[in-house]
Amino acid sequence: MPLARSLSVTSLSGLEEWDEEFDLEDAVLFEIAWEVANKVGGIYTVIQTKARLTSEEWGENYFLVGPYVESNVRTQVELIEPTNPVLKRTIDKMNASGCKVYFGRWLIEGSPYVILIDVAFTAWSLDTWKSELWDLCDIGVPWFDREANDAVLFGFLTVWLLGEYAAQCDEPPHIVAHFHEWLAGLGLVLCRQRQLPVATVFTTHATLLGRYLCAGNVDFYNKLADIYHRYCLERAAAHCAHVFTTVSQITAIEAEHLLKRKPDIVTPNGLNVKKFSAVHEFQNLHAQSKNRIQEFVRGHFYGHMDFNLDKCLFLFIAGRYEFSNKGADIFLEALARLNYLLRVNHSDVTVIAFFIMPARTNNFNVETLKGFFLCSTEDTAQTVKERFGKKLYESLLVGQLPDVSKMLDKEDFTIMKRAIFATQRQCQPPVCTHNMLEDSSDPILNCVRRIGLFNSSSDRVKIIFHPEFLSSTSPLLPMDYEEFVRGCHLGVFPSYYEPWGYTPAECTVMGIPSISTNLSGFGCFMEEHIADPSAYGIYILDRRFRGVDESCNQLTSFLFQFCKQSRRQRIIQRNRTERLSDLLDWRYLGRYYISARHMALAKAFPDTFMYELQEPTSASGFRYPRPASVPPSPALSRHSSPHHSEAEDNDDERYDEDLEAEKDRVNIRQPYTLPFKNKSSAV
Ligand code: G6P
Ligand code: 1S3
Repeated sequence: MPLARSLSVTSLSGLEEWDEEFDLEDAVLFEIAWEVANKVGGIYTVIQTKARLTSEEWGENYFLVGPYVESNVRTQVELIEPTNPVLKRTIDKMNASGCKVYFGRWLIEGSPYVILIDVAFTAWSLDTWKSELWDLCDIGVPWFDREANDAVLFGFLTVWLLGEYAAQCDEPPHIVAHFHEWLAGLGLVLCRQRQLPVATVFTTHATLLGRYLCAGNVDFYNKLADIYHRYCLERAAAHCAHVFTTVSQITAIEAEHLLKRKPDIVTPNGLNVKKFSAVHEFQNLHAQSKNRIQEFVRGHFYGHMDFNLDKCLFLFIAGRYEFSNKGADIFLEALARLNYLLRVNHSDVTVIAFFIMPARTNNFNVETLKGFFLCSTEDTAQTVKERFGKKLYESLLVGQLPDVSKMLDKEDFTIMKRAIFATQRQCQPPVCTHNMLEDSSDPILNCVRRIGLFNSSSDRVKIIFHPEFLSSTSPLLPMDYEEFVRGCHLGVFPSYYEPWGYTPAECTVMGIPSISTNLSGFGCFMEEHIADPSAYGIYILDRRFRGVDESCNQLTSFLFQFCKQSRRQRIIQRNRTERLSDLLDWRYLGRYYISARHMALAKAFPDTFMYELQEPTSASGFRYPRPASVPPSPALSRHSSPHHSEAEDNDDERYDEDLEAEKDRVNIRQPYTLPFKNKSSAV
């Protein structure tokens, strides 16, 4: 009988955490999700960013399994022959039996192997498999639910793949199969029902019921027919898994009540953090990207540039267009209140709030395009400057000082007058950059109409709704999302339903402060790991224990306080925000996925692997201290965000506090103990 091998995460310095006795060579990991090489939403980001780390850990024994979508394959995947002989036999056998299974490398960091299954090619089996599902589990999937039909096909095909792989192995294999979300969950249920030698993990990134119940004005009753069977698939996967995980504490509570299983472990979402050799490089990038946004704003507000761009703060919300789930509703309401506060306090700050949420449109509108073309005022100034320079040069060439009264001639004045007339505008700068297809029922536009924020010159808060995701090839705002975020001052994500929320995490690793909520996974995680989050530019709105109006007031107060910061304070705060990025790096957060897989192996193969859960201790959770410069008692300071007088405001970001803090940059990889103990000595 083989010696029991202990599975634990002991060394936390990197990812060589497998205990020495644990040999990965004969274990294989399949990670299965509908969003493998197929971008639909946030799960794609999880899998794509985590791939490098998981590939480093599992090497040639790591396979991602997803659906075959031709357009995605053309741009993201290089199809190759499988190098692993067992897998090759498996795929050949399936293809010989009427399936279409492809193998390749996903062209992302880590270049992981992908197995892509064409579910439509096997659609002829749908009815047989549905009735098998009914006989096995009493789950009936109606014919009209296309997504659920895909889930059935994908589930039966993945279990076919895993079963065939196990059958093709000479020795009993140790397979770990990690399934994400209900769309992939049926494969897990069938693995257990067929008693395959597979250690299973199921991760839910949101619960179906949670999402529907929180969505507010979604047509709940007419959606009921779509919900129940999907919920059954989700719940079955959660209960059948050896290990059940979810992405945050808040979704863990939801899962416990709605799926009736408490997650065994929370697996928070990480990112691949880019490190720059120069510590303050991200500050320079902020300034560069901000210039590009300013250029756009100049064009958009042409004829109404009656505010100082240098005193302009750029706020933004971005994501899927779920008006109330993502908190766009209370953001707009808070902006109206902020507008009032800035006006009555005679603030010289102007806030421009961007809404980047895709909706159905008919492309850019004429007013916006005019602004884009008329930013040629700068070109006019440039032309006149060049003509001026030429005349100056010619006069110096003949050894004379120029006659100033002749330096600008009639033609110069004509060019300039034409430019001035061109920028005259009778209407206000538009709120929306595009022609909306559902203009009269669009929730953002209707809310703007109600609160009256129409970009008039008396408004201190202006709104720009860009109902399309950003792209560097857009003629209007040619920036990709990352560049845009870097150029903004604050990301605002007051979500009501947000199992994790990548948007504020992305802001953090770029050193941009953000507002999230205690109903989002990210907000809860930061609250747990940071002693004074707002000092680090992580503002967490209370949407759990306060009413909507109170939350809205709190959001207004965060925004107003932010507007009162000087440039220097913002720079210091950005430095602090960026210092948190290690906490969100997969190099740190990947350990929870490792634990989940270890736990599953120990449950599925108890004779071979063991894993012992230790009681959590106070040392088990890491916590960032308050920044050194923040006074320990509130009596000593009103602000936990950096506080300096305006007189000290200047452009240099290399301040003593930051240099000091850099020295103390917390090494989160050292003093951390996972609540799992290495039991190898007991074996
Ligand atoms: C970065 C740059 C500074 C610039 C500052 C603007 O820190 O390195 O040169 O002055 O950004 O900050 P602000 O918050 O006003 O955009
Ligand atoms: C889900 O995607 P969503 O935007 O529908 O999964 C994401 C990845 O775990 C998560 O960040 C997000 O909160 C969930 O909602």
